[in-house]
Amino acid sequence: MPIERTLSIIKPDATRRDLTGKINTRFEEVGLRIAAQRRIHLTLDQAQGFYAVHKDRAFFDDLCKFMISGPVVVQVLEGENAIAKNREIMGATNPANADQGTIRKDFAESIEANSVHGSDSPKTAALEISYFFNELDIVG
Ligand code: IDP
Ligand code: MG
Repeated sequence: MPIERTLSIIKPDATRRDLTGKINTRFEEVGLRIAAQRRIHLTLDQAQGFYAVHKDRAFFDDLCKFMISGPVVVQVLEGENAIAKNREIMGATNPANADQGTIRKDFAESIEANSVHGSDSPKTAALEISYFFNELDIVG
């Protein structure tokens, strides 16, 4: 299995409830090392840029408003098969459809306020990591 890096974001609904530590434990328990991490408050421009792929979706404006409603924790996770492994432990976008024991099943408030983001492919991971981190910030 390849060692990969993926971009993770702990979203405002989770930072508001101080769930960063509990969520980070989920990553470390499955062998995803937190190789970089920063707590920031996104600007509207930054949120819109990050989610540009969704700019034509009906939920785009609300999603960007939600993402700037409080701090987020942006992080690089590193480990074997990190991209797919993170998506697996995150669970489905809508917590109502998420498997038992996943982060979204256990912590998400709604389909929008669903606690975590994770890159969905190697190409997206590289792009999303470079949106927030320099190579020198990442220590695996
Ligand atoms: P993902 O985060 O599971 O990859 P995406 O389809 O990429 O899901 O959507 C990005 C984010 O947009 C979701 O995590 C969620 O916060 C929000 N979102 C997606 N679909 C909806 C929706 O139907 N209503 C409201 N928000 C949504
Ligand atoms: Mg996505």
